Amino acid sequence: MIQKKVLSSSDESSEDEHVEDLMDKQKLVQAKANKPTRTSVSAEVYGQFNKKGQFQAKKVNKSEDAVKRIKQRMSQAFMFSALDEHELAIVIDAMEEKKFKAGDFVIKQGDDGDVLYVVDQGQLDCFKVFKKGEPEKHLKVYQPGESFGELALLYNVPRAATIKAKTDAICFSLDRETFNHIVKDAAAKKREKYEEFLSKVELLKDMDPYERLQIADALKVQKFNQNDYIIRQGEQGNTFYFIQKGDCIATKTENGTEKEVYSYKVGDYFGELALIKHEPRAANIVAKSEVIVVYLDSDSFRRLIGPVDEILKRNMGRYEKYVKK
Ligand code: 1OR
Repeated sequence: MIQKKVLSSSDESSEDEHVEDLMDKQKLVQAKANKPTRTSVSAEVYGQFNKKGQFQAKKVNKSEDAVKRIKQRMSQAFMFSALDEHELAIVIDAMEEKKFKAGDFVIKQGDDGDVLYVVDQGQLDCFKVFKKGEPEKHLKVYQPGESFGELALLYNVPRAATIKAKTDAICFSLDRETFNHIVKDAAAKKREKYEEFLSKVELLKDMDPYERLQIADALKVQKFNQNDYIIRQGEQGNTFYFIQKGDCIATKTENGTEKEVYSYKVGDYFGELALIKHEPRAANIVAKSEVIVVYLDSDSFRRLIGPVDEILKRNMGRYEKYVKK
């Protein structure tokens, strides 16, 4: 069943909306859904809320090979990173394989949306018309392991962009019902939780808010105690960190002596050098208080940090005197 958008005043205005507006709307929808009184709440929001208990998991028959491929792609698609094993199993059961020929439209901007897609094979182009009457802009190419079509489901708005198969492609689709019951809350909560923090991270501040949300989807969190080593010099590096809470220092051990060489505070990042240069960790990172970090693995780093790659490279100068040439 296709649900109608909840808060847009007209189709035209919603087509031109930016993701920031969508996010504001989503907060509104959530605030409304959490409100104890029913009177001021949109029936659609409540309808959805009340259905929670009656959810009948959908099972789509598919080959073992398809299940294997879905599992692999879901482990790459950030949207599902907050799910536990039981929830993942429900989502896998509900997914359906869809084949497209090069040139096929998978999603059209402005349409109602009732599924989300994960790319299994091939490439798909994403286009968006930002203002009515203006030509569409090419935004990106989707690759295997990426997902799209989540905005219409998360925020109950029409499709915000057009997706067209660039090559023959195979995608896995997930229906709105399963998405709403299993994925939406966790994904929306995670986005909301990290959205504000990430918008204050200096490195990401000029990034498109839509791209920052993908980072929020992909983040994992870890806690450290004072004096714990978060990174050890000389080890292989697979993660990139932001400090969410606390202070850290970088130290370097040379000729048996460990010296402090740099300090980090909330919002700072570290761990980028090993990932960019494919070299062992150039320094230790030590927690100076209780520290909470959020981190991206190397695959997510490469897929998501692209837009700020130049800034990262420029900032590498901060270590110049300590980094071997
Ligand atoms: P949807 O359900 O709206 C179209 O269907 C999908 O295109 C959308 O979910 C996203 O998954 C994907 N703006 C809107 N949609 C985008 C964007 C985008 N990029 C990918 N999609 N951008 C412009 C933001 C102002 C992204 C720019 C990098």
